[in-house]
Amino acid sequence: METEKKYKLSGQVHVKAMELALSLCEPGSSLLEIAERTENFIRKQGAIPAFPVNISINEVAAHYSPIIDDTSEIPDHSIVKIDLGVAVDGFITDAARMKIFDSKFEKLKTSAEHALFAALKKINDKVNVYEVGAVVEKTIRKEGFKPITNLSGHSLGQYSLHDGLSIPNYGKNKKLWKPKDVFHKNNAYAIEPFSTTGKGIVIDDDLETIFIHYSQLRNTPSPQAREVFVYIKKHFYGLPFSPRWLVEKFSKKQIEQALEELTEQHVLHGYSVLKEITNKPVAQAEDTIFLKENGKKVILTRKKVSNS
Ligand SMILES: [Co+2]
Repeated sequence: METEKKYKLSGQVHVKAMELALSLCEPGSSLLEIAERTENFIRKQGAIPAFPVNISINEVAAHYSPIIDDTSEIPDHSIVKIDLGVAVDGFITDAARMKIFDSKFEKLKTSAEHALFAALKKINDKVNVYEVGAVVEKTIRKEGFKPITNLSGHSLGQYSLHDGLSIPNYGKNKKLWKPKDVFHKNNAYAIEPFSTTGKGIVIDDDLETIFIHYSQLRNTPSPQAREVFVYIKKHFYGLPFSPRWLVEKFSKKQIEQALEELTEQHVLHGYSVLKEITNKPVAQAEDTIFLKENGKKVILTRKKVSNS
């Protein structure tokens, strides 16, 4: 199967998985249940989760995925971002949607959505990433909010979630553009504007809920950590994973000790939960777009696969 077909298949699974996740997301529902049911649904479709389902609430912008035995629930009056990824033979689609449980978030929500639509419209194989970033920034500011400047969209590759090109959520003087920062045909890109009522910067929280296999073993790990490492290497294809995905095979204690040891040795990398610096609410909208050989684009993660 050619690349484009695999991407489209990945997108179709994504659309259905997102529908399921959103239908499960209501105040009082368990984050763990939303994540696990959605991830299992993706697996049942013959695909794999490209990363653990992210459920980021209010001032949390990204990278919160339920932990082992997570007891947290969707709070009342919240804004919730569900960000999920699907991989078919390594071809990844990545998209996020929001649910708001208070009308006070309506304008914030739509500002991120409007910025996403404007960015998708702007993309072609001639524009610089900062031209797209400028459109994102302008749209969000015009609606009275701030873009989060230290989060960005990204190119996608086979089994590669961040494949080298970043698509910023702000513009930059043309003189500072680099000629290499452009979009390419036959490539997929995740575009993800974030907007906030806060300062527009995210910082690392202490908590890490998502990990990735980062480099080969250097020092000799303990036999228990090695066992976990071998499993990770074999099953997660170098994509981000959740410690939850190890509980079938290992005890919670062994998982926690292995993660600690292997992150210490920089064999694994843990992603920090990202919070808005002033603890203000954050909105996010994201789609994956494919630039075809003929220059046309396909939004892979929308129900009606639109060609333009
Ligand atoms: Co995403």
